[in-house]
Amino acid sequence: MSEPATPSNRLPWRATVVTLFPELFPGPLAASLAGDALQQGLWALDTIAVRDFGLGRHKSVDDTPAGGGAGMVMRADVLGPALDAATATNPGAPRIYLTPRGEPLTQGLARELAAAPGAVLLAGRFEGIDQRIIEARQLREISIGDYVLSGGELAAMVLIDAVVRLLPGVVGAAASLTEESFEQGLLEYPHYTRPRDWEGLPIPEVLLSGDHKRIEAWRRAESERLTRERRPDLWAWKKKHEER
Ligand code: 9D3
Repeated sequence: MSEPATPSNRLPWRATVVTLFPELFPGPLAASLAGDALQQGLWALDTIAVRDFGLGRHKSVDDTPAGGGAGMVMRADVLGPALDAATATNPGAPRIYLTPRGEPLTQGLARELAAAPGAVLLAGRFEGIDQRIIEARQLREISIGDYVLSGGELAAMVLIDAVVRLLPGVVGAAASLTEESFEQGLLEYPHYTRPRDWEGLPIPEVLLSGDHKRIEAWRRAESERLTRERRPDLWAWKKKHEER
């Protein structure tokens, strides 16, 4: 038996995914932290199947690109009604198109989306979607990084996972406090647990010293070293913002 300590009166944060592959959802979002929160009603998920809005005997959703070129483009006259159905299910939610040319998803953007009532997420397939739908339905374009996926569904799941863990009651208070410290632009320090020796590899002596000041200083130094080595971009950003 588990009930929320403070039951919320508000509607849950709602993700409505517009996709040709609704069977991919909830997928990994049904497991672990996000899955438990979904079952607790802390957020809600629904899908709109683009195929249901397909045109003609073949339920066509795509066509050849105007001006020529490779691949196919998703039709505005299919996506328009599909997005309008999603908006009817999820009124007031920002409409997002997952695309490799979008604004990068960051922790800051995830926080912004967590503060909204939810999100309508359009996952594309093929080469892309008709530009007119982006303008007519005011789609915000978001990318999850500089690599090429086969479609927007996995990107939608990544975005949802990043947002859901920020919703009130999803992650414990203690975990969210340590997480905040890592939003200060440093990579995480190395972790160890028992056994003390594993395959001849010891745990760093300082972590067994019980000296909390020394432990904190060691972790800080390791975080800074890793950030400098692996993320010179983050390190430079951090130094610049410390100048002020
Ligand atoms: C040849 C131009 N390609 C763009 C790099 C076309 C193209 C490739 C792959 C268009 C769409 C896709 C499918 N990707 C996504 O839908 C996608 C995505 C991605 O591939 N990388 C990072 N973030 C995202 S969000 C959606």
